Amino acid sequence: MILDGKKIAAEIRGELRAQIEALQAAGKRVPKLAIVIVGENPASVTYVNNKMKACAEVGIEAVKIAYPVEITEQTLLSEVHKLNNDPSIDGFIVQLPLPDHICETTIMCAIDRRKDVDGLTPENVGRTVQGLPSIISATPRGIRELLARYQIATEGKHVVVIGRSNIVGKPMAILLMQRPYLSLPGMSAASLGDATVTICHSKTRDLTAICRTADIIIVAAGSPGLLTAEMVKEGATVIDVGINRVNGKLVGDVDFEHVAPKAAYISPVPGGVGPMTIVSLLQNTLQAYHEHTR
Ligand code: NAD
Ligand code: L34
Repeated sequence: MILDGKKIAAEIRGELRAQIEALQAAGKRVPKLAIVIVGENPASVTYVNNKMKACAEVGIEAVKIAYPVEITEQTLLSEVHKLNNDPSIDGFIVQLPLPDHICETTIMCAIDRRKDVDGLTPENVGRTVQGLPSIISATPRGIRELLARYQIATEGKHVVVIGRSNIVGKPMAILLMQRPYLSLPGMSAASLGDATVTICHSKTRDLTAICRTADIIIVAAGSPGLLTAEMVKEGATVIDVGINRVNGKLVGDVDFEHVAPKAAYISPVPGGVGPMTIVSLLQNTLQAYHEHTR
């Protein structure tokens, strides 16, 4: 079965829209998100435009703040401080990657955790690890929601996560191993968490043998065709996070054609995790708004 992220994301946008209309009907202001983008990396431009469009659809006010690629780290830092201190902004993100002369860690660390709707600050990551209320990074939150809406439980399952980035692999592994009672806002009915998690990366030996024992495989490596059919157990669930452009075509990290017949559930690229990432940003923005206005 195909895990239709595009469809689920549209359903969630409908739910968000109703919640935001209810705020308006009660005479309240709507949530406001700022998106900072540096330079004109074509993939980033597409993702940011998708985010702006999704905000418009649900009634979140969104502003795009675009800087040329030559912006200094100091100027970008002062923009972050300005957004931290602007009471009209509920949340903001700085789209990654940043140009080489700007330190991503420095920028991420400067964001106020209450406005960090990407969930990438050390404060939010640390709180997530300890099961405290936090903002969870958009892609893992979206994958968790996708699993939940298809009622794919993770309790006791062996989940293999391929990739150890701060934005996907690491927080994904944490959410999956967490005791579910510690789970945070936005969680759906199915029991998510309580998995046995193996994290693999570029130095992992015998990835094939490890993957073959997995009930669920989440691939976030940025390597087209990495996950082949021989690595997948019959009836496993496969989540493809990768986004690669090969000969002008958008593909994930999974050899979809050969893996799909073996998998019980599989997410496609495009139309799988990407739209879930975007809708999770909207959910995080509404969450930050509620924290901010209470
Ligand atoms: P990254 O690009 O920073 O790092 C890649 C990770 O994969 C590293 O941890 C590396 O150790 C691991 N890796 C690379 N090759 C490997 C191999 N052959 N075997 C095992 N591990 C390997 O990671 P990222 O930022 O999480 O991005 C990964 C991919 O996911 C990229 O294609 C990116 O575009 C995509 N992505 C998609 C979304 C989405 O919403 N769909 C969100 C974030 C990232
Ligand atoms: N700060 N930087 C920050 N936050 C993020 O959450 C991201 N990410 C990743 C890159 N940098 C970031 C995203 O937004 C990747 N990402 C992202 C967002 C949207 C989509 C893919 C990745 C997306 O919309 N994917 C569509 C296809 C888009 C296309 O046509 O290129 C899909 O169906 O998969």
